[in-house]
Amino acid sequence: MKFFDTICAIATPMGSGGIAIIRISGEDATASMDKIAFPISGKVFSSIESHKMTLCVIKDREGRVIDEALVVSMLAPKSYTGEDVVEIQCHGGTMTARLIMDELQSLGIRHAEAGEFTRRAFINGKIDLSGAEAVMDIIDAKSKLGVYDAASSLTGKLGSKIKALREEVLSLAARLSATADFPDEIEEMEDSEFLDKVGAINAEIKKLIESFEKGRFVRDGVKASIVGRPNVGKSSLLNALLGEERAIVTDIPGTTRDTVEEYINMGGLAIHLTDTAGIRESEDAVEKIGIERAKKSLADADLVLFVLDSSEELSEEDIEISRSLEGKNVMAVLNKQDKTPRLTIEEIEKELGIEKEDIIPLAVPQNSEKIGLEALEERICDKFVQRENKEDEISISNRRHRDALVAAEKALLHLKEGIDMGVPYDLLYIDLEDAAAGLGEITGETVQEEIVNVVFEKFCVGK
Ligand SMILES: Nc1nc2c(ncn2[C@@H]2O[C@H](COP(=O)(O)OP(=O)(O)OP(=O)(O)O)[C@@H](O)[C@H]2O)c(=O)[nH]1
Ligand SMILES: [Mg+2]
Repeated sequence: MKFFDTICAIATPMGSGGIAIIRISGEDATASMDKIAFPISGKVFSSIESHKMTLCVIKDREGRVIDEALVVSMLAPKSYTGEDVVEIQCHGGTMTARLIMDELQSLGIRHAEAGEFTRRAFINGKIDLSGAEAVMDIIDAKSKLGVYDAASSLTGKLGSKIKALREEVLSLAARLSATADFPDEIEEMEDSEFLDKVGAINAEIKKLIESFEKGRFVRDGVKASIVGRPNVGKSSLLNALLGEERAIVTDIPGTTRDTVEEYINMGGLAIHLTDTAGIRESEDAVEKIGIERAKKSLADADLVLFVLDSSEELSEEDIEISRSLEGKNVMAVLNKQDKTPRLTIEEIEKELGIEKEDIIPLAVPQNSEKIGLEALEERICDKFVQRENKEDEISISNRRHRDALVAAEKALLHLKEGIDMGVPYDLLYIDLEDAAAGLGEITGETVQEEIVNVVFEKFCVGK
């Protein structure tokens, strides 16, 4: 088998649909088309201009017409894979595309493996490894924001950023080795200059690592728990956010016994919302179980919506619940603003130690006007989503990228320690190499074959 033999695959999902696309890549792509695709203009297919769609009759080995299809060639290097590519848009359904695939295979074109087209694009330098992964992330995206995130890596934004950082690391390394090799000619860097440079690179890396947390929420959604003492309006809040009467609301404290779970979409962010039983001392066996479940739901919540009744003063129960929320990502919801207020934002800030911007006044009475829902939603999105208007802000959402960045960060921190301890510069070289290797793993510049294999294993056939 040649390293780059010609491959083919059906790129569209199987099943009935308007069209199916077959993709062929490799040096025999156009020549083999001359045996099965006959332009209705009477020309020979391979003589037609690149990137020009042509209507062709498709015939099998025995000269039987099997379809009429639009066929386009995209000659190297201006194609997805960087090789000669042909795409056949035939009629959808399962049979036609399969018959055409049979013909191509009879001409010696091999069926592509999962991800093989994109792998070739990577090998031919059309896309870096992070871009290839973005292709898969975009296909798998479950939310609008997931698409935006992947699309920005697809266009190479992340790849260029990482390349630039890696170059800075390499140029520091080059400077170190030059100083070691020609001590008389090249001046040694001052510690402070060295530290500044390493610090600046590390700050950028750190920012990217932090963006992973946010990226994770965009991809996987946010688990939010609504908690508070009985009757403060937790179920009313769930219903208001959902826009339907999902949970039972009554003026009897202890209405909600079991947890009620729902998914909502907040500005493109998927929120897994759990309404819980009001937390209080209870002797009722069923309610007790409900309260246990409420506490359990807190344990793995990314966000806690702590609901308080602003028409009443802060109670001992509220303070106790607040204590159990320590270390959690908490927003205080001051509900029942339509009544006479007895609780202020300042008081909550002071008594419960919750930041002002995380305290949201709200009113969600049944059958009358709701107040504050938009502000609440806005703040939640703000907390979990990188602001879209920061054009130059790049975020990562791929765990492999995060791990590689953490490795690079570790190497640079080790380097900083070395400088502080007065380790000779030529011994610090290895840390810079490690940092560069970590960064190179993301774009694929210094990546091991096994990692590349793992990345492409997850792909679908035809991509
Ligand atoms: N005026 C007013 N009443 C509200 C508001 N929110 C909820 N209520 C009322 O408060 C009562 C309790 O509301 P729920 O949503 O059941 O409260 P809960 O926190 O789920 O209560 P438990 O399930 O018992 O823990 C109901 O009578 C609601 O109609 C509000 O913003 N303003
Ligand atoms: Mg309730």
